[in-house]
Amino acid sequence: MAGLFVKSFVSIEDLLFDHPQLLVMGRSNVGKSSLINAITKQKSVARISKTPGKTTTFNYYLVDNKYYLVDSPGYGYAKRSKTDKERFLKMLNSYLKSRISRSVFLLVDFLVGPTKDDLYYFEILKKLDVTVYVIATKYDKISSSNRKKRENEINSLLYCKIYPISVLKKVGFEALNELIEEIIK
Ligand SMILES: Nc1nc2c(ncn2[C@@H]2O[C@H](COP(=O)(O)OP(=O)(O)OP(=O)(O)O)[C@@H](O)[C@H]2O)c(=O)[nH]1
Ligand SMILES: [Mg+2]
Repeated sequence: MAGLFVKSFVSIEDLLFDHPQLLVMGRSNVGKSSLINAITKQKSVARISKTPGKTTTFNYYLVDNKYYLVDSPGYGYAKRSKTDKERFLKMLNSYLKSRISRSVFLLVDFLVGPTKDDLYYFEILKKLDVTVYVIATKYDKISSSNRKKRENEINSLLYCKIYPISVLKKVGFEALNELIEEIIK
């Protein structure tokens, strides 16, 4: 497995059409860039930070020369300006309406559960008629006795299959890689 940063995009003229692709979405700090690094088995192909708001553009990462993972700016980040939020929504809309990507990984913090913003974007994605896969991140942060309960809670709000993962403990990547294979074939 190898991953390669290809480019950022801020307008639809910059979109790439040469490989299947998957958009990675979620609130700031949920672990989008960490997930991309884990899948590409690289430490810092995508920038990770303890400070929310690290990723500010949509970024293409080519994996195995086969497909793109598209990192996106985190939403729900208080310090972002209204213009930034509007720009994000506009880009998201154009990207998904271009029909390049019909599948989205929506990352939700396993411990925090779906936030108001997560529910808001989930509805937007449903309306755009893309297939949403909910990835529950930071699985390591919740005790094993509470996992099932929390998974059911997330499932009752976001009605679709949940893929729990932990980048820290390397949990859930077998299922996730199988899913990706299925999506890109
Ligand atoms: N415990 C734990 N921490 C994680 C995990 N995945 C990511 N983190 C931490 O969460 C923080 C945010 O991770 P990022 O990958 O930068 O999050 P992001 O969603 O890309 O954030 P933005 O770029 O700001 O939108 C970092 O401190 C990571 O180390 C995980 O599986 N377990
Ligand atoms: Mg990021």
